[in-house]
Amino acid sequence: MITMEDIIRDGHPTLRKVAEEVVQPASEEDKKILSSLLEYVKASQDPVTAKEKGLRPGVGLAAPQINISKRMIAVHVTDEKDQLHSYALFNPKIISHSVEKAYLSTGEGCLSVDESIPGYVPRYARVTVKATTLNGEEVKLRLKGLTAIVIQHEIDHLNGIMFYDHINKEDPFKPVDNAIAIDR
Ligand code: K1U
Ligand code: NI
Repeated sequence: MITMEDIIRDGHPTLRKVAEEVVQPASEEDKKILSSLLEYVKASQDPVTAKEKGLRPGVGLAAPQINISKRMIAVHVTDEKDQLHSYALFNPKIISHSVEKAYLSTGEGCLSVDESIPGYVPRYARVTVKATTLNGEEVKLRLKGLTAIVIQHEIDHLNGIMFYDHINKEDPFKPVDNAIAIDR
């Protein structure tokens, strides 16, 4: 099982690389890696397991964060309407997005960043993502709100982008034009 010791931290060169596409159908090894990303996120949200294994809670994880530069992500998040969105995806790609932006009013965190970096992280309010599941199924996901924010954070990891790259350096809490604030 993935633990915090497997998660690389800010400054590691892999976090700044563009990750490689995963050839489909995925190998058993790649499926195992993707399953383990989702396993981490689920386990990290269980207070007993998280304490026992020293896991920092997360709502998503991308393969580059465990030093594997391949396009795989996991998301496990409960949205504003209490709906669970649980995904393990190969080669996720944003195929369309809203003009409207959204940001978390509390800012974002990252399992690869040990300190808190304050500021608004502007993202698209709604995204449509195409990807392949663990079963080899091609899916098209229409996401909004918190789930859309989390999946954009994870896809950024596949492109070597960190959340703080999006924060306005001069004025981290500068109001974002045409954006909705999301409280969680
Ligand atoms: O990719 C990562 O580093 C995980 C990161 C994802 C993320 C956080 C905030 C906004 C978008 C994406 C985290 O999960 S940090 C921890 C966190 O935000 C959280 C953990 C448990 C419950 C609720 C939130
Ligand atoms: Ni992150």
